[in-house]
Amino acid sequence: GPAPESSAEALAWLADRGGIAGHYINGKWDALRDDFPSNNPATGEKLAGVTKGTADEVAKAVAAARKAQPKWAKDGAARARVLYGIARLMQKNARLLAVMETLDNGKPIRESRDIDIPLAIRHFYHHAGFAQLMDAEMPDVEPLGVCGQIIPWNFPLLMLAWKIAPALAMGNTVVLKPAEYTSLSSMVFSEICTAAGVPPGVVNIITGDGETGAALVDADVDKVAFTGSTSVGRIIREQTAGSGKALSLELGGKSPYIVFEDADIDSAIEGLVDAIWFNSGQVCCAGSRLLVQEGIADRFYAKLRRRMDGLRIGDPMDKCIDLGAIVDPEQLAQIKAMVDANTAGETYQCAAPEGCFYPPTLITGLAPSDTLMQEEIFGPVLVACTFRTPAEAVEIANNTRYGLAASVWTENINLALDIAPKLIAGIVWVNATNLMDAAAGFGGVRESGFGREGGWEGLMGYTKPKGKTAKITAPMP
Ligand code: TXE
Repeated sequence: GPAPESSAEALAWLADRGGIAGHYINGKWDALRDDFPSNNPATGEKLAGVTKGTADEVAKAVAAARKAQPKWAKDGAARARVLYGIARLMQKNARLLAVMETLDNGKPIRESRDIDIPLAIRHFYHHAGFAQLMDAEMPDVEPLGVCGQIIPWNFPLLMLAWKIAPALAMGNTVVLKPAEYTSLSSMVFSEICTAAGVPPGVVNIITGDGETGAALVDADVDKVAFTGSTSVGRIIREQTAGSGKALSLELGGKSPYIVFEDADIDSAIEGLVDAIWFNSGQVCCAGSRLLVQEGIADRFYAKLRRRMDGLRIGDPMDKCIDLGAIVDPEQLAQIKAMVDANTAGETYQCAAPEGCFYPPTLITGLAPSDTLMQEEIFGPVLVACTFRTPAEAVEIANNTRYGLAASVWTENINLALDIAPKLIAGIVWVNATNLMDAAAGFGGVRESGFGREGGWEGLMGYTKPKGKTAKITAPMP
């Protein structure tokens, strides 16, 4: 059942700090103003006020990062010690972080406790190792300098970790802007940085909205790393064009989930629960487009509907809940509008509580070109069509402007190995979905963006080739 005592702990933590989330610049809280609220979407209650960062405040944070960078880049072992310290303190404060994330974002406590927070911690441990290897083992690369990082609201702390850990490991300093809906876990993270001995200026957090983000893109940074919507990604690409700033974009998706008739149906159904109802489908790599082979379609849909009936939706602080709240009424309205505008196919919808909740939804019988098969909904809505042959499955799967992930379900290994490389996507899972790890590169192609986070590629994305000169001292023969 619900655990009210743990939300009380997080609320007390916020109250102790004046109930305001604001900038962390040069190792200190800076400019704390109640410019806009951060609400608990499950209840509508205000959790804290948030400071909207101005261009001057962004410039101040970037200047602090610039000043701190040369010294931070000098000693990989010292960086490793600090990164391990961050990881250990995150672990120590895991409960507070998980509850804060769930209150602020609306995701089930089971997810923040078992997935978001542990993966974020793992990211720091993983990259701490590389920090100490850099000096001796990576003689050909050096840091980029100061990185401006902008993250979305669907995995606030995990996206923060994906951005900050590799950047710091490779000797960069950062200015990070969390999304306006979800600034609170980054506030806890700021305090962890101070306690872990992060030197002032190495990590700076600027809270705010899109205008604050645009100011960060324009600021004197050497790299912009962005995760968010494809439309904002396009603006940032234009804004940085010709600037010489490095850029990575991790954007939207409409990832296909392909089920062949010889698939293990029960596993494929459980995989779908993870693919589209994890975090209520507010996942960039969500398996949001189901492609089922014609011969099993009716049986598969029937089984899927029965499974949907068993999903529990409600209070995110309840440990037995499968789907929590949608992050914000604005996002909820967007999901509703998209589904309500659709007239094609057959819609099956479970019940949802009043408030900022959207029920698990399945829309079958769509054509590959239908709007809902093409547009990212970013909610718990699965859209489906059928296919006859493997070749047709590939054609439909690739009929998209996106290319983030894809998932293939079959018991035939030859079929899987034939199909997987034909799918145009940054990540292809076979008989699995949503698998990610700090050691594996994650990212997309086409309008899902470019650049990888995690793995060797992600690490190298925070470096540049080292310029080398040597003075010839031997006498000429
Ligand atoms: O994203 P935005 P929103 C998709 C999803 C969702 C839609 C809108 O379809 O419904 O985007 O979500 C900052 N310059 N995804 O509006 O606006 C903003 O403050 C610089 C997919 O929340 O892209 C926030 O920190 N920064 C996605 C971040 O960008 C700007 C995750 C993301 O916000 C800016 C989230 C600007 N001009 C949404 N405008 C994924 N791929 O995971 C906004 N921001």
